Amino acid sequence: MIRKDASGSDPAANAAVHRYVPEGPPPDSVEQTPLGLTRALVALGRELGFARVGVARAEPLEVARARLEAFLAAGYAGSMEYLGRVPRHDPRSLLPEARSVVVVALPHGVRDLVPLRSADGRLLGSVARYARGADYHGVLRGLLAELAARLATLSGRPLLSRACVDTAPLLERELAARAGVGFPGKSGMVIAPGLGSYFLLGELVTDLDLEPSAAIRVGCGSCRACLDACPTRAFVGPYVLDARRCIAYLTIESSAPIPRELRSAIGQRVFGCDVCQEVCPYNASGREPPTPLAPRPELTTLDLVDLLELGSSGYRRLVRDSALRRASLRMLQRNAAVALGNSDDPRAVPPLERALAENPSALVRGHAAWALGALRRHATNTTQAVLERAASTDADPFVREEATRALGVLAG
Ligand code: B12
Ligand code: SF4
Ligand code: SF4
Repeated sequence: MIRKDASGSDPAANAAVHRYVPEGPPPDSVEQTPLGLTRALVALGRELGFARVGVARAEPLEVARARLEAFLAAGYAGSMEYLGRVPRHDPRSLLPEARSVVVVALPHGVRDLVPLRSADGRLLGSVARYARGADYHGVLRGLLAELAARLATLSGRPLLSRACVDTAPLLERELAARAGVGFPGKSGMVIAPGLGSYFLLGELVTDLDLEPSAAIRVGCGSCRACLDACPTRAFVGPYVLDARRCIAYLTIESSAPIPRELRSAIGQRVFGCDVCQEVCPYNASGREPPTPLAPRPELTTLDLVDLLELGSSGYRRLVRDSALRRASLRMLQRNAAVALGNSDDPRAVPPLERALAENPSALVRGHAAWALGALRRHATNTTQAVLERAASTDADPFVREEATRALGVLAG
């Protein structure tokens, strides 16, 4: 049972800060020192299903701040301007009374490589592993609220805390490294030895004094497998990603046209990418840890033609309680058009012709035109006619340009 009441020193700015009240006296077994409380917290976190639990001091992260500023200054954030809008390096900007940050790792599904075709021959798109189950934001927030409520009872005093998952302005990976949850890999992923990197992070910023955990000393060594395997060459160097080239950014964050030169490297991926994790030796065990984010069959393999032709009610059904809702319907359709263009399968042509002629979104029509050019081996007279009509009469200059280019590919 969670007992909480909204509070915080600035209720308007800290709407998400909660005050948890103990449900009774603290258990005698818990020593009321930062170390004693931290030990009890870690045991509790494990009981709730977190694979790792660690503590960092709630202090400014100056080195990470400089890295974030360099990342933004280089333009690597692309359209994610929210990353520079408010400071992200100081947990105390989320809770002025903060003393400690509890960082947790919640594993998601690991296996399930998606085949290119289903057993009955349908063309399939792949969704990144973290998004194949329930929406991790809600699951993690619920577990963090439970953790905070029980921490209040363990400590025998009211607890101010703010739960963060992804969206709060906080450098979660840096905090995870400081809290000894894992070490920063050259891929940018936080890697926990014995677990790998297939997990999501969540934090409780709290006013409780806890014992900071030790950082993990091991690292990547001479390995650089992720840097070499990235399909779009998104790494500028070890630890530094140009997000504008990352398939996760292109398929989930960006609502703009996907740069032409990157489209074929996206392959069948319609939501995110796991390549830099698939090649990582720390993920080689293939062990499937217990998780409340277990993959659902309907999110693991998406029928690309169905996705391209999805209506708004189908979209609402698909993204309900799923991290997929981060991408709009037209973004998912754009991604499906690109994946169909990469399929080298004649069955992709008629749905793409329909999308070019009929889809209300210019973004989708433009990518369908590109995909028809990419499938030139399978183009028919109808393909040529649909492209010619789009090149001369489509209302949108982006679609006319893509159709003209595709006609050039067919001709040449
Ligand atoms: C914006 C964002 C993205 C962007 C940009 C990613 C990036 N690398 O910056 C895009 C859309 C591309 C993205 C992709 C993915 N993301 Co993302 N993303 C975020 C978000 C919201 C902010 C990240 C950020 O601030 N980036 C700015 C850069 C500068 O900082 P950073 O990468 O966080 O921090 C590291 C670097 O600074 C690095 N570093 C930089 N220079 C140097 C130099 C040295 C010497 C060292 C040691 C380290 C180092 O060290 C920091 C700590 O590791 C976080 C949630 C959050 N609030 O933090 C999730 C988050 C990082 N994403 C996550 C996930 C799961 C993914 C994907 C795997 C999803 C997918 N399967 O498609 C991919 C992975 C791509 C990759 N290789 O990074 C998880 C990562 C969990 C983990 N185990 O690490 C997070 C933490 C979300 C969560 N709550 O779990 N993401
Ligand atoms: S998620 Fe994919 S595209 Fe992005 S950095 Fe990793 S391998 Fe490259
Ligand atoms: S693939 Fe190698 S270099 Fe990349 S994160 Fe894993 S261990 Fe580090």
